[in-house]
Amino acid sequence: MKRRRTTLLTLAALLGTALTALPAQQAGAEETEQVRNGTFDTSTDAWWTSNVVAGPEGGRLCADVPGGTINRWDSAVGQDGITLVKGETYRFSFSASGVPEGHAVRAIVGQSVSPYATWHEATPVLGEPAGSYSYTFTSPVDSAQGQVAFQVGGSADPWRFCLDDVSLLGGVPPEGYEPDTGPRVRVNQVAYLPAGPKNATLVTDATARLPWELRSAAGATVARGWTVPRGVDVSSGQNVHSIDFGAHRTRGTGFTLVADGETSHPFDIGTAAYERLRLDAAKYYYTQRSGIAIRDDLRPGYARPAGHLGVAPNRGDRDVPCQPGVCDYTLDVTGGWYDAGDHGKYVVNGGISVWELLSTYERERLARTGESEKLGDGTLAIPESGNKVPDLLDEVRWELEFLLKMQVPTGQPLAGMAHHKIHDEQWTGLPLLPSDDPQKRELHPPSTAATLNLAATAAQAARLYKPYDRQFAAKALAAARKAWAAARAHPDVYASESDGVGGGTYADGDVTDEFYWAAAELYLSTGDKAFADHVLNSPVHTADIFVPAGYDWARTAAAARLDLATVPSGLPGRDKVRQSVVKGADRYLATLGSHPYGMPYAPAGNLYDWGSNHQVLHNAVVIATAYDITGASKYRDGAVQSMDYIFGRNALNISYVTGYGEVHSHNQHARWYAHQLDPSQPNPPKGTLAGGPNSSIQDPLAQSRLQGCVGQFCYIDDIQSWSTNEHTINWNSALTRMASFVADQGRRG
Ligand code: 9MR
Repeated sequence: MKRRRTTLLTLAALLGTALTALPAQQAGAEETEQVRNGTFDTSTDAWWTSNVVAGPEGGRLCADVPGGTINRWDSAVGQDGITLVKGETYRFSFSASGVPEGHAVRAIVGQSVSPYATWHEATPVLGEPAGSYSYTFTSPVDSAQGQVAFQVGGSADPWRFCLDDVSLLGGVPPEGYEPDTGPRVRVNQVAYLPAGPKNATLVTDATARLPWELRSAAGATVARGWTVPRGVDVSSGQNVHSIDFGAHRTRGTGFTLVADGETSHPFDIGTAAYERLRLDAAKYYYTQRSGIAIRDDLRPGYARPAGHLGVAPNRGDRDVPCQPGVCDYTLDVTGGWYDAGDHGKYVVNGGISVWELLSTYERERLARTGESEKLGDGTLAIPESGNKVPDLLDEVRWELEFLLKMQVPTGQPLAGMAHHKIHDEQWTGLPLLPSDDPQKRELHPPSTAATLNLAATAAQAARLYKPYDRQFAAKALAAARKAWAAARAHPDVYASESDGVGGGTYADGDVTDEFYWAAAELYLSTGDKAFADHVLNSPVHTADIFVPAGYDWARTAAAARLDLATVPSGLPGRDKVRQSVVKGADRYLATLGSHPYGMPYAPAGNLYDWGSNHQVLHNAVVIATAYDITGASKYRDGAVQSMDYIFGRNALNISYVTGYGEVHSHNQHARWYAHQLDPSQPNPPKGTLAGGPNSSIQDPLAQSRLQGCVGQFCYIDDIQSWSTNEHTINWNSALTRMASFVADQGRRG
């Protein structure tokens, strides 16, 4: 630990910038107590109670908590009228006990009025005697309507909670945070393909080349060579060397790479991990399903009741009204996948996720190295396995059926458009099983973007499901055409940037790319000239779309371009389309070649995007597609090499995929894989991708730990860090796409 600190400080001096947190306060800022009567010496004055019987007892506040409540906030004690200053750091501390032991308290600093935002939370598990707890966080807001609250509901049985020495001290210095980054030799902790590229990165102060050794599990040196000094890497602020041991092709497990006196985490040379990941990444979706009970025989440890079918306390998605004033009908929008760690269901983000999974399948059918049977019937252990339909198509249909239900019915205003999203009226806390969500669910206004997401994916579905279910294919195509017509009639209905209470906004003010995408999918499935004309006349068709940040739910032109380049059609100028993908891939390959961590992602200003891990993977998808188009090995190798970053060849020395690698993300922000908050819940299933470094660190936990972070360091594997460490359906689709491609390449050698 000491050694690593020295390295960071030396480098900070070298760069003339600080790499770690800079105190937001000036030295000597006054520390001020915000809580009144936090010691309960003679009374519990200034504190409110809700659904508990509480009073002073021996200089503490003690409360009898009733059993039989569902949510943490169903019983609570707290204090309102707390003032918080944006950017100021606070130390929140208290002592608390619980009898019988094992009950948790959700201690929060948040908003005392609707929408009850939470700015800091912690959920320690209590016992007797009392434990002392202390946290620092940086306030993301200015507010005179703050509160400190201790939520003690959610227990089947009654228990007794006692509280003392509550303090919220303002003006304290931010907590220092130094991630444990382990050995300075950074490798793909999972596996390198036997015939694939093998690269690593060494973090070191040395400026001259150093010797390296590749060792077998038994400790024998099986290859050696010299590092290549690469100078200071802007994405991490570290001085680094790169190591290329691609000449070694022998399979095995437990290899290590040794350089500069450090031994890397162990790794395999083989293909098995990618065959596993191909399935695990896709299996993620079953446990995200809404409206169906998750079976323990299919996902041991992950069984849970069906969510949002109207069984109390759920209000259910069977009969969902609009937000007040938006519409006067209700829709049955059961089913689909929950978007992420929340219980929202969003057409826009569902669209890109569906596209990417379907395109994974379509690529397996069309590409030279594709093996579609690897995602065929019986591969994903889902309820539909055995129905003679490829499992990946069955899984995606769960979401497609939901997307179709979000279409405004005939006879209503805006018929044919799709509602942008459906989610809770207010944000819910963590943990919370889908079946325990008591909130009112609401449909949000239709948007052109959602309508075009529906048109694009329903059109794509029409061609892929046709061999298995002609009726469904026809229904999807009809919905796609209807959506297209509705979007053309209402081309500028945008979701509001401010409609972000209870769910994310997924607002997108530019839908020219969505029009292009929908037209492309409709054309590829129907061959209709009208759609070809729209594609050819769209300014997006010839625009330079393969930008450093990559494509995502808001920038969907690449979905169209990649499909136009690979799905057979008679589109005039198709060769040019294929060339444009190869050109984009060349650019990403150049980024990868000059990047000391060997990744195809170097965002402008070194500002890592929300979900940067999937941007890395998306740029890799473009490179992989160039391989499918050209067969040139440099593209295959570049795409394969991109996995190294995801699997641990990075500044934090962490694999971002749960269950893969020696040290891996496993505390992703999640309401029903909330093991970090409730030990009786699991961590996310193996094969779950974490969002990854996000320079904007929007959540309070990241703000208090990562202030001033550089690129790759803007990540923390903590359940509260929703801006750097969530899991989502659109990020796991990128992982599924790349895992499947890399697994296909394993057959060589
Ligand atoms: O991934 C989304 C990111 O691109 C947006 O900037 C952000 C704010 O709208 O929302 C992210 O998506 C979240 C969504 O809004 C709600 N479910 C969880 C998603 C991942 O954090």
